[in-house]
Amino acid sequence: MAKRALITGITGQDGSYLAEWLLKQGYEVHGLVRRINATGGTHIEGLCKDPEIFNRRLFLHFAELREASALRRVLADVGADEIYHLAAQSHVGLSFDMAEITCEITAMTTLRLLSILRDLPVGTRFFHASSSEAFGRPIASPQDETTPFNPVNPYGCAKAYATNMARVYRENYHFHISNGILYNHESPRRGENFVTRKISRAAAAIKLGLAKDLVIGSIDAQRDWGHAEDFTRGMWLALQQSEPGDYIFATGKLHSVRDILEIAFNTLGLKWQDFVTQDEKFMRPPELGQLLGNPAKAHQVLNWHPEWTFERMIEQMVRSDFNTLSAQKR
Ligand code: G4F
Repeated sequence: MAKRALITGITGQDGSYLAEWLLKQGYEVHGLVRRINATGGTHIEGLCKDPEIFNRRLFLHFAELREASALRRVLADVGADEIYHLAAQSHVGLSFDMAEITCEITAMTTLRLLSILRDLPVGTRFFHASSSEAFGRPIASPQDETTPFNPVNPYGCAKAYATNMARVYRENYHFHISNGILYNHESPRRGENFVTRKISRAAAAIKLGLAKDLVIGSIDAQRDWGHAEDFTRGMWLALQQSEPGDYIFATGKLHSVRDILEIAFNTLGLKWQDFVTQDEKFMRPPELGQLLGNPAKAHQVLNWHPEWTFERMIEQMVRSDFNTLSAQKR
């Protein structure tokens, strides 16, 4: 019988790649969606339009993440072998303006799901998508699974809470719960307010004459950027192990916003210096310490190795935005 997986956040970047990956592995996939969220225009629209897949191998369930009774009902009905909890309010900048909602969705929903796990059949496996933002101003660099958390924004606090709660439930109830501590991961499906996509889209728009310039925050900011397709494969690998655990998913390489600008504008034969300016409103508080991951454990235990390079990923994003905007222009 096909394995059954349930994904929270299935319409997002990671959820959609994960759904595609699991379907390829022969799973029956279930996704939680909010009633107000129609699937049109989301990253699973294609899957939902495919009569061979939708309601045959992919099923959607409506549940509000803040409503424990609805979550409990769906989880009990689905009877998943594996639960992938990806849903979150994931924008760091916005988390300052939406601190309560961020904690409610990102921290408390994780706790709600973990509590429900106590009443599900023994053996249900659970993956929690944690974040490098839990390390905040890291006390060591690179960070590994043993580095203490030191969050510096509401989103990072919420992720630190959820990650620790997942550990508490794993240790106390001996559940198969794994945290993936995910560094930045991007793709053409990334939201437009994250810096990689903001740049890829702007470069394409400028090339097509649809925009004149790009205003961003710090061009010296650095991150460890990987590809979402690689990371979702890692999530699945984490749940295929006989023992649960925590894993850093990262490339182990730092790049700057300037590097993204260079590659993105070069891809289209442009010089970024001719179009890009900086504005305080996109600046974050000074980032002390480097968010750089050490993925050695994922390499060794999971045999997980990223297939995408940073350069190829940024080029892919630019070409995708260029194609989409060209089609819209015609
Ligand atoms: O693309 P970002 O907004 O991503 P950020 O804040 O690192 O968070 C992402 O990755 C985390 C780690 O995995 C996740 F937990 C989180 O959910 C999210 O997916 O910003 C990246 C860097 C920052 O240093 C930011 O200050 O780019 C810098 N930046 C410079 N100019 C900008 C801009 N970021 C944005 N969003 N917009 C700018 O104009």
